[in-house]
Amino acid sequence: MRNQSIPADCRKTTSMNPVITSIYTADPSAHVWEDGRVYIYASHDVDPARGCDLMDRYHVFSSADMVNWRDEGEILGSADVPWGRPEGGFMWAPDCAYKNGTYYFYYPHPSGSDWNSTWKIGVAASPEPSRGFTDQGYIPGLGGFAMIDPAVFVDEDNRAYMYYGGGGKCEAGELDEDMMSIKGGMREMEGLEDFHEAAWVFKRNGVYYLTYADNLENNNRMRYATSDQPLGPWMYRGIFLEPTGCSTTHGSVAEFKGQWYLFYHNQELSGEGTLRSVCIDELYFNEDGTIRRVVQTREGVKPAGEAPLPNPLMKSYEAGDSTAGSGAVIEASDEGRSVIAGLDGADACCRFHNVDGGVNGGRAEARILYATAEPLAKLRLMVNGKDYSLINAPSTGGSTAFTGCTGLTVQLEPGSGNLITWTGGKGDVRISGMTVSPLGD
Ligand code: FUB
Repeated sequence: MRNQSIPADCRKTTSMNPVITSIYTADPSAHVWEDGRVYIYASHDVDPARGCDLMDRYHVFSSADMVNWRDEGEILGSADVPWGRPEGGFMWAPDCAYKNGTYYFYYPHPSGSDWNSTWKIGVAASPEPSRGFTDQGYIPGLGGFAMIDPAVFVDEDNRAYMYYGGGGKCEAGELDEDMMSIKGGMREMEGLEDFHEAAWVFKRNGVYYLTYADNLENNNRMRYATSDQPLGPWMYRGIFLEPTGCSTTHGSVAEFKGQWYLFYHNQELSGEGTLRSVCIDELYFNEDGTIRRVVQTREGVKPAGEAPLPNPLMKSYEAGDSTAGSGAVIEASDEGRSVIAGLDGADACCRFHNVDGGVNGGRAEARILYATAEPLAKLRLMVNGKDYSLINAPSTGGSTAFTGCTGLTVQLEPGSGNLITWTGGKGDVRISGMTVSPLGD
């Protein structure tokens, strides 16, 4: 291990869209919590694509400036759900709510093999927004055929409301103080036009907004309605997001540092409808409170406030610190530093042994610095034998342009015996180094 000699910080000056490219993410639910950061609770499309049934785990992402996003790691997988479908998968669009010191994570998941008729709304709880979630069971009485996509809105008076639905029906009701049961039952929301799924509620200037995906075939748009009551009746207001090019559309709206944003997904990175990526664009209101059509951009959004400081706990590992195998080699780059090359073979890999997990171990961002001329190269990330799935390495414009930065938050063991392996086989990618930044757990 050497001192910092590679530009490992990976900071961006504009978010770009998609904003999260390391893994495929969809169905973003965004919240600004008391620590001043904005969090995205997303579902995770698992690569290679085989439909939405493989979606088996959730990652959370957070940011202090809306541009630089930190993967907070996996918070829940289908294997952690004792009441869930035996075959796993189907961890679809989630949301998170905060009430009385606890974060409640809500997600749709089937309880049986006959997945579309056995949906339930599961709950996991934690004192922290991005880790430590434990299963709390599911909300009694909710679920059934096509009833998915929970969204929870906590009003200024601290009363909380659950919205969900699919297949043309949107229901809502007030959550009880325990955030695990519905007070007085659910009712169907009146006044929505062409509701499909993906309900989301926010409030602005005393007006409640319910946004949702419509039924336009293979190209859902986002529509919305408003009300002066959290449970309606609603007045339909129109379309505010045109098709994104993806067969599903799912979004959330949040205000951060005085600017409103729309969080949504598209398939720009993969070209495949079941390998989606989260995007962010600015959202504006007219004088009368109606929402202007959101302009989908490639550049994304500008920083809100100061860029975050580099993680002082970050450690850098150079290519020469690894061992390369199965066709991969360590060679000198044009600039005279070592790079790992030949990572395009089926089992070609590089192994970083002795990675320091600190005294306590825990979560750490593992990122590689890379160059590739491929439009979308991929590497498989393994940590101490655990498979973290394929990690995307989008093109840097050339095999000597080491401007790429990609990775994921992983769990490390205490001490310096951790093994991080990057395996190739999906396009030529060259690595100049790796950084590991403990999140201080
Ligand atoms: O991601 C799986 C499902 O696709 C979500 O639950 C729906 O909203 C749609 O985006």
